[in-house]
Amino acid sequence: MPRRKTSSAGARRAAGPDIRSLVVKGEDNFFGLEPELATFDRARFVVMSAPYEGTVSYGKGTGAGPAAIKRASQQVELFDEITRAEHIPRHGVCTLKPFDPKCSAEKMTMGHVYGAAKQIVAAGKFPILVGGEHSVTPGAVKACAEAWPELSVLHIDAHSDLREAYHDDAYSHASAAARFNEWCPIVQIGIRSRERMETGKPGKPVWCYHAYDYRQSGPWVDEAISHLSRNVYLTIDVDGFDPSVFPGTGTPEPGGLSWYTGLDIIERLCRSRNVVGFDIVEVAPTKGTQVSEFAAARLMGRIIAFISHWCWRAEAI
Ligand SMILES: [Mn+2]
Repeated sequence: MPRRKTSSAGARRAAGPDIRSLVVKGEDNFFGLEPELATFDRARFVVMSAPYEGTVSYGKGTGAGPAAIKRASQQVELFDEITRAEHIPRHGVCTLKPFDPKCSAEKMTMGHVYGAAKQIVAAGKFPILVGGEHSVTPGAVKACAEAWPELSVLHIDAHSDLREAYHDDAYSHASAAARFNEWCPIVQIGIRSRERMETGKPGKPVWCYHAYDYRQSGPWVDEAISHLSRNVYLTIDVDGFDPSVFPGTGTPEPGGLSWYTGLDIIERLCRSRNVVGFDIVEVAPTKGTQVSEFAAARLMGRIIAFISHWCWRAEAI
């Protein structure tokens, strides 16, 4: 397995409070685990909640996403029938208190998220980030890029998010991919809304697989994954999936990935690459239905299972 670069000095320099002061005690945690399975020392996965929606341009409500996903996750069965194991209690999942959303997008991602992710990675644990809008992602990618050599990003989204700035904000949700493209090459899947074709920053190419051209699972998935380096950060804007899967999202676009095409892509990623962090963003809970937050909680559980089963297979646990 590839090893992390040692980074304890970087972790000490990172902004923000000691991560142990942010840990949720008791059972109101992701997946409703018994508290002893959710301590920072015991857990291999650590979930950050960034209920931020300061730069949204259309539908509101993603600020309520993390709490709704956490609540839904407490109803998710912990046995994963694809990998045939209960990875969540086996490895443990630690829940952090939500970051305070009353700040700029830059402060949220490069302050709160980066500071916590840096400490999670330095402790040898796996960072999971739940949004909020997509502007929360860059800080988590940066923390991983500083710890893992040759990191690339698999970006599932309806929108390319590659504007240099939007409404004069370089940390807008519409600029999320432009920010992490500063550190990483990107493979984009599901895209069906963009300003123009972008090829990426120098030495950091962007490969885009539009939803229209790739409507079903097939050889294109392996081709897309072949562009990714050994270590990968996975960022999922739920609008990359079809609105029939995630109807509750800020800027829905028709014609996205089906549930099983999306899962197949993520399974193939985990079978062939070392996934070192992931996020699920842009869930906007809708009054009267729990479809979107439950789908997000289920997706989080599946990805935890895939990472545990395939990415960590070679490791002694
Ligand atoms: Mn999007």
